[in-house]
Amino acid sequence: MNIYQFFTGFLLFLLPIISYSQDYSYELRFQVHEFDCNNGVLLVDIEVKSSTEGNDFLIGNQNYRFTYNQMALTNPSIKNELTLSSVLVGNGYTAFFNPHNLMGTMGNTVSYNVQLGNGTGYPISQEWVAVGRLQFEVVNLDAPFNLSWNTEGMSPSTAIASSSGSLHQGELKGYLTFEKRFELKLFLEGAYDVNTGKMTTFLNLAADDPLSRGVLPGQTPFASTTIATPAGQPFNQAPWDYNGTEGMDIIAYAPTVVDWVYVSILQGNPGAQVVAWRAAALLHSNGDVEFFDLPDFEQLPDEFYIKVDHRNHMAIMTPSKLLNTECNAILVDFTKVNSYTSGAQFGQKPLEPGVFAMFGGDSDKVSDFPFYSISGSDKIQWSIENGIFDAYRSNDFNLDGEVNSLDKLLWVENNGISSGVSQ
Ligand SMILES: [Ca+2]
Ligand SMILES: [Ca+2]
Repeated sequence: MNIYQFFTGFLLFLLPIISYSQDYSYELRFQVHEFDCNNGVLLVDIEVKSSTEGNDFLIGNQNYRFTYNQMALTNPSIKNELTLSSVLVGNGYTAFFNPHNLMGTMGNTVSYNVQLGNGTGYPISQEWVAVGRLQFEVVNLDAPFNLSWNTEGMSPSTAIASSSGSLHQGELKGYLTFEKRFELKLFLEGAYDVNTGKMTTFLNLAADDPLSRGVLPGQTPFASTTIATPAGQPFNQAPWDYNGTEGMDIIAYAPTVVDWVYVSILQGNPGAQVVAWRAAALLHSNGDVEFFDLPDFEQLPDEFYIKVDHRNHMAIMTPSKLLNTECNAILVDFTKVNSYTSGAQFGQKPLEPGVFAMFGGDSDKVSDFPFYSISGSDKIQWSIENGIFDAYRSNDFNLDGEVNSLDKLLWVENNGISSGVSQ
C-alpha cells in the first residue's frame, strides 16, 4: 500500500455511516397554512412523516390522493412546492424531484404527484415534512370542506420507498375556522419620533435607558423616589368612566408599550351613536394596538365605526363605517389616511408625507362637549400640573414623564383645533 492508498482508505473509514430502514410506514396530514377569508382563498399543506420510531426511510415517488367537498371548495391548484421539491442533497442521500403536478385530478378527487427523477430519495423521519402547498377557492363557508385521504380502494395514496410498508390514514374534516382579528394601527403626535418612524416609550421602563421612567400603571418606577402609578387601565375617570379590569394584573409591560388607548365600536351615525363594544388596550411603538380580549363578532352590528381615545390626544374615528363580514376581521390603519372629519373640523395631523397621528394637547375632555377640541381649557389643566416630573400625568403631552414647557409647545401648535368626533 502506498501512501495515497493509505489515506484513501483512512478517509473512507471516516465517512459517516448512514442507513435508512426501508421497512416503513408513514402518516399523512393536511395543515391549513392560511385562510384568507376576505379573498376566499384557502392554502393547505400536505405533510408526511414516518410513523414508527427509529424507522426513517428514503421517500421516492409519491401520489397523494384525497377528496374534498365541492360544496365548500373548488379549483385546487399547486401554490408552492415545499420541502420535497427540486434537488435535495445531504448526508447519505440525493433526491432530484421533478416539478409537482396534479395530473389525474378528477371531480372531487385530487391526485397530487411527486416524482423522484433521480437519486436515492429524501429521508423521512418522525418529523413532519411539508410536501407542497395547495390552493383552493372557497365557495361556501357554511359547508364542511372535508379533506380526506384515499386510503382504500383502487387508488389509495402511495409513497414509494421500498417493497413493503403499511399505509396510515390521515384526514381532516370539518368547517373552515379562522381566528378573529382586530388589528388597529395609530400614532400619537406627542410620542412620535420622525427619525425612527416610531413612538417613544419613555413612560415605560427599560433597564438600559435612564430616560425611561417606569410610570405606566402598575409599574415599579425607575427612580426609587417616584410614586408608582396604581395598576389598571387609566380610563376609569370622566369622560369615559370605564370600569374594565384590563391591566389590573399586569406584571410587566412589553418594552415597546407606549401607553394605553381606549377603543370603542360604535353603532349608528355620527352624532347619534351607541357603544356596541369597548376596551382599553396597549399601544406599541410601531403603532400596533394590543387587545386583551376581542369582540364577539356575532354580537356586533352589521356596520360600525371604530373610535380611539387617548388621555391627552384628540379622539379619532374611522372615516366611514366598516362592515361586519363573516370573515371576523377588523383591520384599520389610522397612520396611512386621515380619520373622520366633518366640515371644517379636523381628524388627524399629518406629521410627514403619508403619516398621520392623533393631535396632542387635549387633556381636558370633560369640557369638550359635544366635540373634542384643543383649547384654553387644556392649557389651564397644563398650568396646574406644570413642573410635575416622574409621573403619569394627563398634561404630559409628549409622554416623556414630565409636565413642562415642551408639552405647552405642543398645545400651542394645536390650540384651536376641534374634532369631528364627539363624546
Ligand atoms: Ca380639550
Ligand atoms: Ca412632557
